[in-house]
Amino acid sequence: MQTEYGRLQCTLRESLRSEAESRHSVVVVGDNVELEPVVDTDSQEELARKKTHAVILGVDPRHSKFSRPKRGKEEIEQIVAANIEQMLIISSVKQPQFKMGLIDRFLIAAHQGSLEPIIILNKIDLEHALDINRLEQVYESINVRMIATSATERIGVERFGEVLKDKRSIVVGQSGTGKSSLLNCVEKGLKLRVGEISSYSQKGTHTTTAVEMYPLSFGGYVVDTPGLKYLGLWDIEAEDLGYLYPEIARYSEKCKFRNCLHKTEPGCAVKQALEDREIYPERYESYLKIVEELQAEDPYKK
Ligand SMILES: Nc1nc2c(ncn2[C@@H]2O[C@H](COP(=O)(O)OP(=O)(O)O)[C@@H](O)[C@H]2O)c(=O)[nH]1
Ligand SMILES: [Mg+2]
Ligand SMILES: [Zn+2]
Repeated sequence: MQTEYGRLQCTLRESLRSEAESRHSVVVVGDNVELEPVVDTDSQEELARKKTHAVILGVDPRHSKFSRPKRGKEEIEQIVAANIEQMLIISSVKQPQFKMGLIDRFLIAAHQGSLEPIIILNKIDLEHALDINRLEQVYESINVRMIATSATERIGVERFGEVLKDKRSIVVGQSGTGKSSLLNCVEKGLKLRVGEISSYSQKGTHTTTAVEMYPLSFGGYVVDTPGLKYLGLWDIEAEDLGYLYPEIARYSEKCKFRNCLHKTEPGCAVKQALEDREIYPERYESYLKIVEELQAEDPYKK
């Protein structure tokens, strides 16, 4: 663990250790912790250890977090990082293919975890068929900033750096979109490995799985993450999803049924707004897909 005393190897105190066995994410990247040096003898060996080891006594309450469900025997919350201010959602115009649904999932997770989302559309140097202006309009309509970049041609890289300055950020997105490349562009000293295929949940991981926080020389901290092909949503019911889409939430109050899912119900104000072109169809499509998935997951709603 990186601390004000340098890099220390930490162990959890007894009570936290038992908690860690039953619960995931007892200590995560970005947590503020209380440390105590390891010394219970005055042998030379222990004194030498004092400089490199510490015990984590407690973890401060978290202001924000990025969570996802970790599937196992039962689903538990995996907190990827805590106390982060903003989530930079890195996508690419192609290689890998642009996936709006995945971006929308990250937006939901950011909203839920109290992080400000910012969308980065990278690799604009490649020939592609995306309508960038339209995407900008879609996200502007829900007050989310979007920055188009090219790490290789150094387009928009300055703006990317400005967004990071003096903030605590996490970069997320599919593997291969250019997360590490963009960070290397703004912070020469980082030298993150580029072009590695890695993933944090899949079996047979053969490369880095660690999520690490780096200090930035121009101010701020950034957490680089390995790619995520898919983002499961933690602790969201189908009925609540509409509240996490600002444009849907705006109309849902006027729906005839209070528990309207805006699918095929009569008197749905959201469907009406869609027809009136007040809601972008691509956003509604991604909403529908996620609602259906949430319903399929819920055994009582089948
Ligand atoms: N053409 C193009 N390639 C890029 C750009 N940014 C990154 N790449 C390439 O995309 C691949 C994946 O980049 P990497 O930074 O490792 O992606 P990460 O998995 O999101 O960290 C590498 O081969 C990079 O050289 C870009 O803006 N344009
Ligand atoms: Mg990377
Ligand atoms: Zn409705």
